[in-house]
Amino acid sequence: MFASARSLRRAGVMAAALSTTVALALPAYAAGPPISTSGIPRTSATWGADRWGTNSNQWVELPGASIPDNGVRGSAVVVVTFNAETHCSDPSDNGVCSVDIQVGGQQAHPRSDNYRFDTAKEGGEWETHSTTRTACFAYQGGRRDLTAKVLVRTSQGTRFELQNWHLKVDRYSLRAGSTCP
Ligand SMILES: [Ca+2]
Repeated sequence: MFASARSLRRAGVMAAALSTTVALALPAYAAGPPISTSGIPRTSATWGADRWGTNSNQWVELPGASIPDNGVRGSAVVVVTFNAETHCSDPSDNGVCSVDIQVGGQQAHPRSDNYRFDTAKEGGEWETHSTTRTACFAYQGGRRDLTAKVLVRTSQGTRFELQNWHLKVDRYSLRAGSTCP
């Protein structure tokens, strides 16, 4: 069965009207223009093989998962990649294990109140997960500390274990004409 050209046109008009309605109903999308960098990055990496765990509902530092970077001049775009084998377990099967990345004491982007890295759903098997975040710092005359850190947190009653994690930081300069969000 083929729809007539007229009914297709009508459907198109209705779809256009609907999409306009949906577009008006949604909040403004927050993403800005991409950040561009210049120069050769300073790449640093660190890792840990040992198993470590926490039940903390407050953000705590993953021991050793920190890359010091003191005395940074000018602008900086810091791209952080973190991956790990994780085990998120909760007797109620409903736990959430979260990872946040901070650079120079600030949250890297994207910023959210929902940083889930792993969940305890269906028994909590060991799994590999990763996240990549970007922190951007506009030009500044003095020196600053852009140390990168990995923070972890669990939901109530949840155990978060990590092993064989790897942290990599690439720091660039901000390209002329590019701006931080
Ligand atoms: Ca899981």
